[in-house]
Amino acid sequence: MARAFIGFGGNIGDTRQFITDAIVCLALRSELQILAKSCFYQSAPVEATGGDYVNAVIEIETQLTPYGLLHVCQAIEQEFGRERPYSNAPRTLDLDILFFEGVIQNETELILPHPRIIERSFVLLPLLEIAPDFFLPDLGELKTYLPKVAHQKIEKLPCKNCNCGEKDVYRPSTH
Ligand code: PH2
Ligand code: MG
Ligand code: MG
Repeated sequence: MARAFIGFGGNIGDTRQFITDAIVCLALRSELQILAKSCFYQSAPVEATGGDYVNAVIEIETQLTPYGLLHVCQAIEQEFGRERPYSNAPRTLDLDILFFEGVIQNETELILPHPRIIERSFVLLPLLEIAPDFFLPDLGELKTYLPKVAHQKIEKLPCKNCNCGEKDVYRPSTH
């Protein structure tokens, strides 16, 4: 079993609902378990166009390989109508594997850890919410990179009966 983190983002349609539904899709799969889910964050597009994004991060445990997990994520993006007319185009739903325990690779289809984790507040904030002491071997503690992204506009969205950050089973009704 490997621990992994997945980032979600989108800025077309009801992204908050899409992310919630996508997490339910993941939770129904027997090859992975959801360990934690961050709150939702509204963020200005970074190196991208269109309206504000909604972002979130989850932590999972899985028997899948990195490519197995990638294909699951890509299938979910397709289900939610993801189109790729050009790089960083507005989208209904993007799933990015941010980190996969024990794997460092630089392959065209999948770079791990994700190469832009420390450059983006929309990844750092939700990730650090559920894993405050998270560090990467070459980069050290991720929280030390927060000041560098402090200029990127981001806001935590309020949630109902919030159990964000709890290391617990996923409860679909709470967001
Ligand atoms: N994703 C991108 C590019 N820029 N900006 C925000 N705020 N949120 C995203 O999810 C995002 C982005 C490429 O995947
Ligand atoms: Mg992305
Ligand atoms: Mg992506």
